[in-house]
Amino acid sequence: MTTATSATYHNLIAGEWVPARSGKTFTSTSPANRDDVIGEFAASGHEDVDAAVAAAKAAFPAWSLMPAPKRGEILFKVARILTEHKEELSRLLTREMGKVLAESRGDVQEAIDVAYYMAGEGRRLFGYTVPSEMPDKFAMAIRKPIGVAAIIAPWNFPVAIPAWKLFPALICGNTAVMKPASDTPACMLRFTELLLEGGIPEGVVNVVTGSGDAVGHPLVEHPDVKLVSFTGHTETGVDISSRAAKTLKRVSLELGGKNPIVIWSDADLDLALDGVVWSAFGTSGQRCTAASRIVIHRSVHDQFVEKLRNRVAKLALGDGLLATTDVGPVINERAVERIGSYVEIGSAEAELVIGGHPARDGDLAKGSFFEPTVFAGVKGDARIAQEEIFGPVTAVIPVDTWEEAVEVVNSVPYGLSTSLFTNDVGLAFRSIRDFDSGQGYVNHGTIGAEAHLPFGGTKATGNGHREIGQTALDFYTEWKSVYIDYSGKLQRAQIDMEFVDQD
Ligand code: UN1
Repeated sequence: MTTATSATYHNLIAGEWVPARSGKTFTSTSPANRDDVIGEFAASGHEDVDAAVAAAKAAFPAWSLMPAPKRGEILFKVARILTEHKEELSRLLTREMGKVLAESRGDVQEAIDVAYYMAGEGRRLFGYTVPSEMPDKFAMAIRKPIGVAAIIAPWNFPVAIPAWKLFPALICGNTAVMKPASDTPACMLRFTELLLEGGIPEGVVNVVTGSGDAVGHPLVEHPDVKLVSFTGHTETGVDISSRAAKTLKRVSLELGGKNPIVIWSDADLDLALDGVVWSAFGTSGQRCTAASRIVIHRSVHDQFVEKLRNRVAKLALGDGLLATTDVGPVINERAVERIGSYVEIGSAEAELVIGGHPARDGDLAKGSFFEPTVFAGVKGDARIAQEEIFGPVTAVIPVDTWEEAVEVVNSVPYGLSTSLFTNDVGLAFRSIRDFDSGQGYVNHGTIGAEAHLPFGGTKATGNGHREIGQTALDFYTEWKSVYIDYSGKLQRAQIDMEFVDQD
């Protein structure tokens, strides 16, 4: 048994809370205050993974045969229970991951939204019927569940992202083994405990905590796992993809971003400023969709940078549970170091406008904080304009022409989210056509995807799949084309051409 307040958490395997077979544990602490210990968690290994996959496999026949509308009813109940526990789960999320409470509520709300949306899919899961080319023959394409899905989740959306992988998997009739990021195991375990309250049967959802090497690798390589959904670093995604290839698994990868907000000369600069501050420094810049590049028409560059400097100077760093905090910590000390090394690189490439240091004064001393940081006059090919930093750092890049803006936008290895601020409807449509990305925004920042639209990106952001929305069903189901011939005779497709004029 695990609860949000107990200090020892276990794996969930076949409906039981069990420690790692080895008895080993690891600790999760709050990034806002490392003395705040969230709990001890199972440092699992191969045997725990085997047990969890066996449980998910054993639960698959009954779950996949349950009528999808009934699975949907369970997800409706799950959505209600998550709603009732939204505040409690959001507070745990802020404590363990660091984002400010308002954003944690958004994270949990996104899980609720996906639960309702996918519950409704239980009465759709549309396939299609088409006319057959033969008389007295019926043709249709239907969706079938696949089997055990491995869900490997990141720490930056520790409730929303597991939910948006899990709920489509479940509504389609699959079962799952989930592995949380080692920085946020409590969030996933508490979330899962609420799923059980909703009536998800034993073994349908299992959770194994532990490291990527000890849990992730055996999970991805397990012959009984048929699907892998992963969100995280690009290099890890490539590694997962090659490990999973040996058993021909279907793999959905959601990887890095280097997302630009383009601000044109005619834009409402104050609106753009709101969009930039929210997209660059929300979640301390730790979103795949964070705006880490601001591509701006040179005529408004200096004016905008001044506005940005003034606004950023007012952002209050602190514990995300405090109402006075605008920007919470980053995930851990390794992140502080990585961000610091990028600031060093950036300082040699461009002008540091504000920020640039770890923040360790007063109450911040026990946490992992980094000042919101802005670079200006950055060149499109600078390292800070090309590489994902995953922290509160943004690079303002001046351009002279629309063609140059498009070139800079598309010059990075990633293609997750792009945005344009303009009042020119023609440019707005050009941006949607020409910016190479999976999400495109106009007069809004790069973050804020909604649960019922496809989510994902182009190039090194992924491998072509999309999460959430109706599109997610395509990843979690196998198509089966079905032909029912009621003519009572052999009708050979492409050969018996009775209805085709052959002259
Ligand atoms: C992520 O950026 O890691 O669009 C996920 C958003 C959120 C999800 C982001 N709904 O910002």
